[in-house]
Amino acid sequence: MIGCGSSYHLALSAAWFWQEELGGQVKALPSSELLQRPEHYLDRKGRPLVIAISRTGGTTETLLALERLRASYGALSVAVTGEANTPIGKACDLELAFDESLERSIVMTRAFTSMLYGLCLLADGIAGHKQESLLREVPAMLESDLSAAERVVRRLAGKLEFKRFIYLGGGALWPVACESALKMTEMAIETALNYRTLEFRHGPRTLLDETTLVTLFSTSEDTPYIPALVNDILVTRASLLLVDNGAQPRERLYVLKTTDCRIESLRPVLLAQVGQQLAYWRAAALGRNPDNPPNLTRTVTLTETNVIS
Ligand code: F1P
Repeated sequence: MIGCGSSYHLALSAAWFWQEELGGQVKALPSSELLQRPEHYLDRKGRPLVIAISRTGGTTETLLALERLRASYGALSVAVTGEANTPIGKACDLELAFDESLERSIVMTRAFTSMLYGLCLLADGIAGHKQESLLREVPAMLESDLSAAERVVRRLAGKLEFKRFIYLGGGALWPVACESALKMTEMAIETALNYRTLEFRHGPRTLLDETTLVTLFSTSEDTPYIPALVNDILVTRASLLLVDNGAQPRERLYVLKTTDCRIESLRPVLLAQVGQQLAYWRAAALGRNPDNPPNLTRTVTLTETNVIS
């Protein structure tokens, strides 16, 4: 699975779900890696199936990577886009256009969740509908999680003493940490960083002080370490938003509980909105337009030239 920016994070989440549901190896990479150095990632024995993810269907690196993989590796290809008849859609063998969640905005929000949910449904269809009843519950779960998150996140986003936002996650929730930091960067133009949960203790923890809000998307494997992690963070005077853990809130510790969807690899569908809302409400608190990021266009294009202007 390939994509750029949010679409790359979406690919990371979807690949995790696909590998869990279908077995085998499902890898996600930024499109640029497969455009520039495919031989490092692919061997010539098998014929790859490339799932090219792009909301606008026009991102140059994704289109060029796709063309290269088709020409050099005989790749089969499926486009996952947010609208029909795009250049990437036309370049693929099959196009899945999620045009019911069409977004005109520069920054991707609901299309992320919609395309990710679609890819989970597709994997489950291929796997014989093992999770069908659970997957049907997702829209209702998401509706209640959206309101639960707004109640916690909106208040936190308004705390102007925060100057830096750090997002932690591991395993299936690593892409959620990455995407949350990207949203905060694009929508609120704030300094936002993402680390894998335990890696964060190997250096980045030094950044923490009372101006930092850490958001920890905790996985089931994190549970035994949560008390130690919470202490590590609070002792620095930083604040912590703990997502999906039963901890008791206390000074500078905020807890958000979302619906238990039982399969960890499905949780990004429910959790992407947390980072989106934190960024949205932060932009609102700062009086910034969350859909007007400087130096960013809706579709990022790249041209080859030898001349620097
Ligand atoms: C990918 C992307 C977005 C980003 C911005 C620029 O676009 O990098 O993640 O928010 O809109 O483009 P796409 O390939 O999904 O259209």
